Amino acid sequence: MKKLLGASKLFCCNKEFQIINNGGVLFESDPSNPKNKILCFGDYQSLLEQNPDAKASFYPQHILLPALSNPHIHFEFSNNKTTLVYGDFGEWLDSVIQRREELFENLEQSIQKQIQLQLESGIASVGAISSYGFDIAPLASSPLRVQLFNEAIGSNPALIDTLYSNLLARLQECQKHSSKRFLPALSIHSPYSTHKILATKVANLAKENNMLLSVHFLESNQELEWLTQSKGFFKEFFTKHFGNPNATSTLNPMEFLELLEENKTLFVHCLFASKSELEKIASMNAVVISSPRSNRLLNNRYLNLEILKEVKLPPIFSTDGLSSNFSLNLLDELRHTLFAYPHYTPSEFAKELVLGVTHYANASLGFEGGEIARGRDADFALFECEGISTSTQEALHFILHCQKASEVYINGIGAYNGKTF
Ligand code: MCF
Ligand code: FE
Repeated sequence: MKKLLGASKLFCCNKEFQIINNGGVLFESDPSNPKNKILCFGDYQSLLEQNPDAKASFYPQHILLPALSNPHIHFEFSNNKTTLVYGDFGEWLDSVIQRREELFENLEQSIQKQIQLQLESGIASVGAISSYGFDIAPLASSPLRVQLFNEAIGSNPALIDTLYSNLLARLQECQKHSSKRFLPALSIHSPYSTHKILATKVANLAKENNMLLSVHFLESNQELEWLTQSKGFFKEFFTKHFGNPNATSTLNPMEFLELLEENKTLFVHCLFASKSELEKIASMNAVVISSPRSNRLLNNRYLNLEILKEVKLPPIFSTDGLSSNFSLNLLDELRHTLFAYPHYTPSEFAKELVLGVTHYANASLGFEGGEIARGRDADFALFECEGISTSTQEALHFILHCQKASEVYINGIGAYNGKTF
């Protein structure tokens, strides 16, 4: 079956940020086809006349755009509200070590709530960091497209074999659910928390299986100091929590990047990365993901987007988890980000923000949506926005006013309808 959707404003989310007034998209909508695609797009009325057999709906005073992608999120921390300490990365990490067990009670329902919130905010695909495997089943049975990043972590060389076996067990569990929509992937938590030998094994495993890799990288000043000088907060951290006063860093920042040279990697945070490290990331065809509210809450700063621009890396945005945020609504994240960079012109910056959760975020997850173009995945979100038909600052008005999607389509099929909630 073919469907035609139209709205007052169609955001194509190509690099030029083309917008079509009274635009429409014609797409396949066959429930038995795992790859329903966009067939064509353009003026709604013309498409309607050319395709009288398509099931058509037009949404006045709405924005139609490719569904959003949230490429870095920790569903397993969905129970945190007031348990973890914000304001200083070291204090936050101490609180995670001391209190994380408390966060896993009745987790399933909190994960389901956050999955619903993703759909409600117009998201079709997520990059979920899975530290324990608690999120595998709920995500596999959700309508979302998922890259499930099974996380490896551990700096004690004596435990590497055990930790690696545990990772393989979670990966196997994940592979049982593997489909076009649910893709098992890997994560090295970070270079400060993961021993070089374990990190190397995981990087090789990802390469062999052609899987994406996600890593937290240079998130804090404490991490930078540890990786470059093996001193500071982490010296005490490894003594205090792991009884190891002789720990040293096993990788400096550049060595960590070199280890991942042949991987397809999402580098998350990079708050303390230098220009040469970002240049290296760009040269590896890798991407940088920023979670601005998480960065504000744990490290009191935002990523310098100017340096990112200089090395030609497009900004990509995500919410991170409720471990370091107060809401996993990606539109809320964009609203806050708009205000976090007051030196950028609002209407122009808004376009970059939208591309950072559609075009570039989707590509970072290796899915084929994120843009309205022939042959792309039929993943769309529709948002009501009163007065949008006469707006000349559409991206800005979208970010300022749109809270909840009225419809979300994933793989050409309705996955969320605002009226039912
Ligand atoms: O992204 C934030 C902050 N940076 C690092 N890790 C996490 C974040 N939210 C949750 N985490 C998890 C991480 O995946 O917390 C643990 C890891 O399992 C921290 S290290 C014990
Ligand atoms: Fe994170």
